[in-house]
Formats: sequence, C-alpha cells, structure tokens
Amino acid sequence: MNRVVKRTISDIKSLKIQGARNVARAAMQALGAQARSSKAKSTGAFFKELERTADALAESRPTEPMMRNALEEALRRFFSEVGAVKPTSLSEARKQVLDEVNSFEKRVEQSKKMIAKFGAERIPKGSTILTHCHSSTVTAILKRAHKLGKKIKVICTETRPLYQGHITAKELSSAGIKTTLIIDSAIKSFMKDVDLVLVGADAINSSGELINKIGTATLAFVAYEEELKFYSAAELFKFDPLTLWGTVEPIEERDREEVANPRKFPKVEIKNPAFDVTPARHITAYITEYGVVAPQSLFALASKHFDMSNPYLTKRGK
Ligand code: RUB
Repeated sequence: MNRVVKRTISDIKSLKIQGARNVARAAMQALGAQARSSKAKSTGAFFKELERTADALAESRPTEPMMRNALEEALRRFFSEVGAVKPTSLSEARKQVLDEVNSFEKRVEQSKKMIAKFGAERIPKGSTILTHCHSSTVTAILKRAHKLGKKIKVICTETRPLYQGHITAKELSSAGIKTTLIIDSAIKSFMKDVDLVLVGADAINSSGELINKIGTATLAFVAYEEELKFYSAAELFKFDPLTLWGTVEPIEERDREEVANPRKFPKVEIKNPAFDVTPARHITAYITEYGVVAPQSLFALASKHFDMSNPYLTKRGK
C-alpha cells in the first residue's frame, strides 16, 4: 500500500479525519492515490491490489457504511456478474477508478448542498438548536439557516472523550452563529431552551435506527420525553445494506486511554464505545439529499436510488 493510503488509515483511526463524510472522502482519495501509483502488470493484479487497499481502508473504522459503500461501489463496477474482472486495458482501468473517485467527490458535494437546503427549511426563525459531536452535514445546515437570516442559536455538547464538539463550536461561532458549549451531561438542564435537536449520522440500519456518536441515543430519549423534534442529517449512502442481510451494525470500541489513564485505575475496566443506537421511534425524520423522510421510510427511499443487492456477493462474485 502506498504512503497516502497508510497515512489516511492512521489519520482516520486517530480521528484526525473525523465524521462519516470526511472519512468516506479521504478513503476514496486514498484509493485514487493507490490506483495512480500502482505498478501492477495486469488488470487482474491491479484490481486485487485495489481490493486489498479498499478492505484495509474500510477496516480503519468499522462503523462507517458510507466509506464501505463508496469503496464498494467504486470497485464493483469493474467486476462482471460472475465476479471476473471485466476485460479492459490497464490504463483504461486506472482511468475508470480515478473517474469514480472524482464523481464521488462531486456527488457528496451536491448531496451536502441539497441536505443543507432541506435542513434549513426545517429550522424555524429565531430557534435554538442542540447538536452533538461534529457533523459536517449538520454544520452545513446551520450555516445555511444562518445565511438565510434565521437568527438561530446553537448549543453544542463538548462530546467526550475526544471533544469533537469543540470543532463544531469553533466552526459555528466563526461563521457568526451564537454558540454555547456545554458538557454532555448538561443536556437535560438545557432542554427548556431548545426548539429542536439536530445530529449527523454514521450509519442507518434496516429498521431505520440511527448509529451515531455515543450519547446520541440519550439525547434523542431526552428530546422525545420533552416532545421536541429530533432530526438526523444523513445522505442515503449512510444506509448500511448489509443490515438487510442480517448483519448487525458493529459498534467500534476505541482505545480506553481516550477515557482515562488505565495505570491510574489498575482495578477498573475502562470501556469506550464510539457510537450508540437510537431507536427509530425517537427520531422525527432523516434529512437526506432527496428530501426529509420518516425513519421507517428511509429504506424505501434508499432502494429507489441505490443498488441494494448484497454488496459482498456482488463484489466477490460468489
Ligand atoms: C462523528 C459523528 C458525526 C457523523 C456524521 O463521529 O458522529 O455525527 O460521523 O458526520 P467521529 P458527517 O468524530 O467519531 O467521527 O455529517 O460529517 O458525515
């Protein structure tokens, strides 16, 4: 694997690159870098090399179907129904991969614009929005609502253990939005000031459940109890088609050192799950690039726009 791929994997693991969209984009760029630098002598060897690269990238964070879907889609076009590599010259194959990388980049930019548009329409004038962690999709919606003159206020949780909420607070305040930073455990105390909750998405499963940064499920539960709207901004590529085939979305368990120094707690088990699962009944709607949908309708919308055949069967041709 080339240097760009190795660095991308390490940056994704350390959260230097964070948020599902940024992770997927970086992974696709790395796939392109591998395609450019490949010394393979045949198209078969070339695709094997790219498959290995895609697998290594996909494993860097297990709860990221957007990255898996993007890599999967980029490669599966080159395999025939029976799993053999389609006949093509090496230079043509390289060009096809790079075209896929470029078209993915354009597609995510376009979907972000559409989500920002649909999302901003859902934000009432003068409202206060509570958000959690850092989602580039959420900040795009909030910045658009601000540009439309909606005079919004945003409350950000700090998001333990690695404080991605600080990124959100800095980004929104720099854009001129009135921003308040709170500790995660203060959400209930601030709910009286909040009009709606808006978070991103790492994954959506076949039941319409949301898998997002740890703490999201608690936030959704509190919002539900307070009868507040709870939205998740998510392009359809966050849907994990493997969950249609009985796979349970894996929850990444991260290094315990992120929570506390284990040497200071010799007899304590330290746990650090990165994500949790929010039930569909606590979610008002998903804001997607094709419009706003109830969680129960997300699969129908996703299957209209994407090929939902079993990606592993398609890719491996088994
Ligand atoms: C980030 C997080 C974000 C989603 C969506 O977690 O939970 O809400 O990834 O982000 P982490 P985006 O910091 O662990 O990656 O909208 O940018 O895809």
